[in-house]
Amino acid sequence: MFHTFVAVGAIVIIPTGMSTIVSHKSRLRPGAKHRRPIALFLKLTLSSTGFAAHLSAAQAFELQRHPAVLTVVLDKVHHLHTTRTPQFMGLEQRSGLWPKSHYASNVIIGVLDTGIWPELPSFSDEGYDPLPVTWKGSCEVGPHFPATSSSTAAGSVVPNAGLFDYARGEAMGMAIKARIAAYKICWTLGCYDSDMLAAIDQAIADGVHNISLSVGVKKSASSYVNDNIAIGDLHVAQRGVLMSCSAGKSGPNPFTAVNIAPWILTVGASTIDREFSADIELGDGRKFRGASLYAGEALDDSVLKLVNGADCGSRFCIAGELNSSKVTGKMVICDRGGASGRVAKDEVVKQAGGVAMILTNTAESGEELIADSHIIPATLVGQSAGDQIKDYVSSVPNPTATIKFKGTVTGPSPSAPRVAAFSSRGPNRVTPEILKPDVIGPGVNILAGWTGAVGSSGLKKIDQRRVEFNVMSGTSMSCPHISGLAALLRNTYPSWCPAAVKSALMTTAYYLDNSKKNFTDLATGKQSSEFVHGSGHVDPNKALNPGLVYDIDVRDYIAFLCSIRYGSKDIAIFLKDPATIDCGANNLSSPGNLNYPSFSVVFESGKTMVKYTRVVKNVGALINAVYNVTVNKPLNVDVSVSPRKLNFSAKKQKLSYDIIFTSTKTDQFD
Ligand SMILES: *[C@@H]1O[C@H](CO)[C@@H](O)[C@H](O)[C@H]1NC(C)=O
Ligand SMILES: *[C@@H]1O[C@H](CO)[C@@H](O)[C@H](O)[C@H]1NC(C)=O
Ligand SMILES: *[C@@H]1O[C@H](CO)[C@@H](O)[C@H](O)[C@H]1NC(C)=O
Ligand SMILES: *[C@@H]1O[C@H](CO)[C@@H](O)[C@H](O)[C@H]1NC(C)=O
Ligand SMILES: *[C@@H]1O[C@H](CO)[C@@H](O)[C@H](O)[C@H]1NC(C)=O
Ligand SMILES: CC(=O)N[C@H]1CO[C@H](CO)[C@@H](O)[C@@H]1O
Repeated sequence: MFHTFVAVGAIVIIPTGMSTIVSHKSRLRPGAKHRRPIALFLKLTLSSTGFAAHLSAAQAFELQRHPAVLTVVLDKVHHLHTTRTPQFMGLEQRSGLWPKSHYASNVIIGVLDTGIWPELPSFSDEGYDPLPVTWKGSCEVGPHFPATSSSTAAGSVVPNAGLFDYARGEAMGMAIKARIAAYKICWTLGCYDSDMLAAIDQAIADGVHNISLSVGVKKSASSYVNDNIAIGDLHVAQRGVLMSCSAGKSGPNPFTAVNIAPWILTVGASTIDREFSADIELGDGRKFRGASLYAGEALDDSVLKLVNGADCGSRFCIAGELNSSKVTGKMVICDRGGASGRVAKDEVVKQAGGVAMILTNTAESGEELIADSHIIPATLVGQSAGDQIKDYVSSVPNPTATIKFKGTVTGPSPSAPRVAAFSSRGPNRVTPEILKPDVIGPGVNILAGWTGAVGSSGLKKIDQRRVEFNVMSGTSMSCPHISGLAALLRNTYPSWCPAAVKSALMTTAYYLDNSKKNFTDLATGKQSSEFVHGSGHVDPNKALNPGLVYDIDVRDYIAFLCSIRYGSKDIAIFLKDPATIDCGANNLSSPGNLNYPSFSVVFESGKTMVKYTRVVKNVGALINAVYNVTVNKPLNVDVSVSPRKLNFSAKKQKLSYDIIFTSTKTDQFD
């Protein structure tokens, strides 16, 4: 069996006799048979010094043992995990981040995804200045390129954009004058590490300034050394580019967040103050809130007989399992999940003779409402509404229902933002001392550019509709928003390093919703926590003036890797210039002592006190600025900060403070 491996090394020497193909920009698919017994000397000078090769396990093992090779990692496959959002985030043309950053007109955002759809009106270059001189890239056309699109990070204003009649308004990206350089890293089989690393290399060589990566592994690697995204991203950071990555959509269980290395900005997904309402009315007059983007013929006032898929052979409405003599002409209740897609169930119900569907959340997704472009009249309701509707069906002789499609509804109710149930959560699996995710951003029901190659439901065969915009959910939607904001910030403050941009986005994030309450976690309907929303929801205009930033440079990251006992060979994998590793001289007393803009504290057994030191830099407009400390004490922990006051007297001055966390829990089992 041959697999593709990614090898990283300063100079990689492949011994003669090994059947190997080395490809840097174009990787080989598994199954390709190339045998070229050669000796190869390779030095790549871009973001990572490495290559992808097609090797047997024995060859990979042999290569790993070679002294010039730092590591050989299996090429992992990853899976793919806007109109109102600028207003919701407070971006406007008169003041704030947009005009201050000149709409990021010289920024080039690299989007590593399934590719983009350049014919979209969002990507028209009308009204742009000539390309920045820093751009060195060119266009490449691949097989069936482009496959799908993403216009959330950048994208110019398109008047009256929308999907069918939903979400009409001016559609714009976060950094509207920024340019997108698209690198296709995802193919039919998924997204390969080797393609991603090659794309990062190429993006840097092309002069791309800000990179958005919306692909995530399903499960986090157990160590940063085995995590090609973490490796690639630290290379990117060493070239001044901030990588923002999605936390993943494997929530709501703890420890599910991916892309959790401290140099990555890890983004979770939340709702905005817009819903696509499609409410259920039962025969007994009760009403339940639902969400749908169905755009076909409405049900009007026609009341349909209602059955539960669970009583008709298939709770999840799986193909071939619904008994058509029980569902024909009826509205069918189907549970979300069961390894079948939300819109795929439309087709199953339709094939079995059903005419409409109520999709019901289970505990896994709780009260989170995702609007899909359904192909039959259908709506999604939360778990609690679903339970009540099922009770109704089993308790009356002739249950009936209808769906009222209300279109786009914006406003204060329900409160926003709320954290999506699917958004992956901390604590951090690799280093629990680093709080993850870092921030949340709009990721539910976002209007974004969409491919003309498949219909808006994403289902190739059955959906013949073709649209230019689509409404999508997932952290791959929230991530480009944040990348766009990072681009705007960098355009405003070109001297800020990636960690400063990240710090500004984190320390100015807000943590109360638009009804002034703590965020709701849609998985539970209860209050969310820092392991769910990190520092909070990004606030672009506030990020413009953070006052203080927590700076981190590559030396600090090396010290961090030393503190988690990585050897110099392991650490070299992450570095542009591997000659600088001295863990004896450059180490942290704990990984939590990295100068991170947030805290996550681990009380190891027997210890009740943890002390960290942080250094903050004055980037505010005031030279003489005095900062006082305020502590919102968490449960069971005392927090003391010293000094209680930081008195700055110069621009870019750095001052430090100590912070001590003391566990006040008396019984460790309570
Ligand atoms: C389908 O339902 C009918 C009653 O409506 C029943 O007679 C038949 O046995 C069911 N078929 C299966 C395969 O369960
Ligand atoms: C928000 O939650 C914190 C605890 O996490 C609590 O102290 C605070 O009172 C809450 N605020 C509101 C407005 O409910
Ligand atoms: C660095 O510090 C950590 C403790 O934080 C320790 O475990 C490790 O051995 C140190 N490394 C070196 C090379 O001193
Ligand atoms: C900060 O503390 C000083 C006293 O040390 C006080 O004079 C000042 O008003 C405080 N500032 C704020 C914003 O609370
Ligand atoms: C800050 O420092 C300056 C000069 O060192 C001093 O004059 C001023 O009183 C200090 N402010 C506070 C609030 O301590
Ligand atoms: C990390 C980062 O933000 N990188 C770049 C984003 O774009 C601006 C464009 O001016 C660059 O200056 C930054 O280096």
